[in-house]
Amino acid sequence: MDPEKMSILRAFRLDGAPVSCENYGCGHINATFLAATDTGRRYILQRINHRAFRNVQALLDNIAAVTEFLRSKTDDPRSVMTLIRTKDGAPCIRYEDEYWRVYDYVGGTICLQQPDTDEDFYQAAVGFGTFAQLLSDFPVEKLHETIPNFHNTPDRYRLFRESIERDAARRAAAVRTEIDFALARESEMATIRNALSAGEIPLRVTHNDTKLNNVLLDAQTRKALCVVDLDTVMPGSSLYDFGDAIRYGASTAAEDERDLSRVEMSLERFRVFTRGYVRSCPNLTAGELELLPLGAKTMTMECGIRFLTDHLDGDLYFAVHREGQNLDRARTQFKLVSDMERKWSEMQRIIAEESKM
Ligand code: GN1
Ligand code: MG
Repeated sequence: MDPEKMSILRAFRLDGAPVSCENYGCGHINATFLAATDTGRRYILQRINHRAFRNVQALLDNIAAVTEFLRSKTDDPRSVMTLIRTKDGAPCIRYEDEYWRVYDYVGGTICLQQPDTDEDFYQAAVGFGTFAQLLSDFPVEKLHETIPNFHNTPDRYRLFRESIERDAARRAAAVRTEIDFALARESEMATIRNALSAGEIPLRVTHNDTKLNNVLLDAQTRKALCVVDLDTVMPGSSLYDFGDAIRYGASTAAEDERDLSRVEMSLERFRVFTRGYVRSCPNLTAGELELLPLGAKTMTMECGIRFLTDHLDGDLYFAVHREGQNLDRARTQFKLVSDMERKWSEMQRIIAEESKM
C-alpha cells in the first residue's frame, strides 16, 4: 500500500491496522478507495474534491447531521452511512492540501451501474423515496448548500453561455448542433426553478445525485438498503431526485454510450421508478406529481449542458478516461431529452396512473 494512504488511514479510529487500499467505484468527482485492516474490517476512504466542494467543513456538517437523524429513525445500522472519526475526533483530515474521510464499508451489498431487472430499479426508487420521506421532517434550513446553485438550471445555462463565449478549448464550432439543441429549450428548463421560488412546490431535503450507483441493494434480498454519496444532500426539490434517477437509470444505455441508436428512455423503467418513488414518499404534493415528467426532462437537459460545458472548458470538472467522453455524455443526455419529448403524453399518463394507486 502506498505510504501516503497508509499514514492517512492510520489517523482514523479503525478497527485494526490498515493492510490494503485499492481504487473503488466509478464516481466522477471524488477519488474513492476500499481499504482493509488486519482484523478483516473494510472501510471506504475518500479524497474529497474541494474544487467542486469549496466548503469541506459545511459538507461534513451536513453529512453528520443527516446521518445522525436517519440513524435515530432506523434499527438497521447497515441502512445508514457511518462516518469514522479521526483519532482527534475530527470528521476528516487534511493532508498536503487535500481532505480525506473514511466511512464504514457496508458489506453484503451490491452497487449497480444499470438495473439488471425492473425490480432493481423499483428498489432504487424505494431507497431514494424512503430517504426523502424519512428526511421530510428534518429542519431543511439547517443544511448548507454544499455546491451553491447545484440544480439551479437557469444558472447552469448562464455558465454554459459563458463557456461558449470563452471557448477555452476551441471546441465550440464543432459542437454547434449540440449547443443549439440545448439553447432551444432554455426557457422551458426554468419552470421548476420558478415553481420552487414561487413556493408552488416545497423545498425539501434532497439527495441531488440519485444515480442508481448511489443506492446500495442488499446482496441477499436485493432490496434497497442504504443511500450513499451524501455530499450533495442539501435543500432542493423532489423533482431533482426523481428526475436525476430517471435520467440515469431509465436510460437503455450507459451515460457515455457512443452509439446513440442504443440510447432511449424506457417507459417501463419510468413506470417502475415512479411507482416505487410515489409509494415510498407518499407526501408528494399535487404540484410535484404534475411536474414529475418535467423533472426528468429538466435534470437530463441540465446534466447534458453540464457535460457540454465541461467539454467546452477542456474537461476540468468531470473525470474523463478518454478524449471526447464529456461530449459523448452530453450527446446521450440530449438523445434522452428528444426521446422524452416523443414519449411525453405517455409519461404524463404513467404519472397519473401510478399516483392514483
Ligand atoms: C457526478 O460523483 P458522481 O459521479 O456520483 C456529479 C453529478 C452528476 C454525475 C453524472 C458533485 O456524480 O451531479 O449528475 O456525476 N456530482 C457532482 O454522472 O457534481
Ligand atoms: Mg456517486
